[in-house]
Amino acid sequence: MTGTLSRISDPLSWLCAPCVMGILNVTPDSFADVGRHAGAPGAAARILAVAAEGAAICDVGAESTRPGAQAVPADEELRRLEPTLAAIAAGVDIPISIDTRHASTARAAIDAGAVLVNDVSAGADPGMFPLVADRGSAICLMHMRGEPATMQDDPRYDDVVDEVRAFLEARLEAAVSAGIAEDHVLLDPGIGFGKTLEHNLALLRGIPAIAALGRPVVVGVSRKGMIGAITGREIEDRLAGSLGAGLCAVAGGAAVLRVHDVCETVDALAAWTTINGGDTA
Ligand code: HH2
Repeated sequence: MTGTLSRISDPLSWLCAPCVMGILNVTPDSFADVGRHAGAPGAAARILAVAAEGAAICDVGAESTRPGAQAVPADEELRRLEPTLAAIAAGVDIPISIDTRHASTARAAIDAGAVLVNDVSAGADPGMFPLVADRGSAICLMHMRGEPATMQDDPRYDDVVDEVRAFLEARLEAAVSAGIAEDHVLLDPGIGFGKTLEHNLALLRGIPAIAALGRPVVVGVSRKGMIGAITGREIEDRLAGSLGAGLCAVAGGAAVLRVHDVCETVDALAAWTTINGGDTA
């Protein structure tokens, strides 16, 4: 059903650059332990903690999209989310983003109060753009090469920055053509989604080219494989590497860091922002 529920007045009112998007994964199999809470009490406590630690928004997802992960059907994704969405609908102290590729899941989350759809498929579900346009929510369009199950099988690009930038520009145009306000769109180069280490490094160096599209850029490097490749550390020991890479992304113009470690990233950004004399936006 469209047009019957109230529209969100300002879905990006939480955005101040640079800021933190804290991760809550309501999954049994996300790659990092931090932020993973399959049960409803843990999920609700995680939302409280993400807010208390100073994140600008909490990103809630119920499908792992780590390399090799199998797709989770929409009904299973919603079953995992339902208790958490009920807690969100009852009232939380932080704006909520829903990390989903399914328009039906996004609709349920928006009904519960989510203001942003974080879509790692950049609107592949034909119902996604009409939903976001109709409800006046915001959307993050991310670049992914292929599907999580196979995306790391020998990914190749002639010029990764140029190809990712062109893809995001085309998806931004498609979103706007579908009726989504341009100033409701965020863009994300999709670190680790069908990319080698060299591709990820080129994209982090190339953030100015993505930012030149005129929309805030979201970057997720937190504890990912590229941090392991650079530091030689296991997932549980990648905080320092993640902070270093995150600050490089912000130096290149990223507006939002999607992270597991909220408190530490908020502090790192406070140092960054203060040294740079205030907001770097
Ligand atoms: N990375 C992950 C999931 N969603 N969304 C955006 N916009 N950007 C990202 O880089 C991104 C994302 C993967 O991280 P995580 O949610 O921690 O792991 P998993 O997919 O295993 O649940």
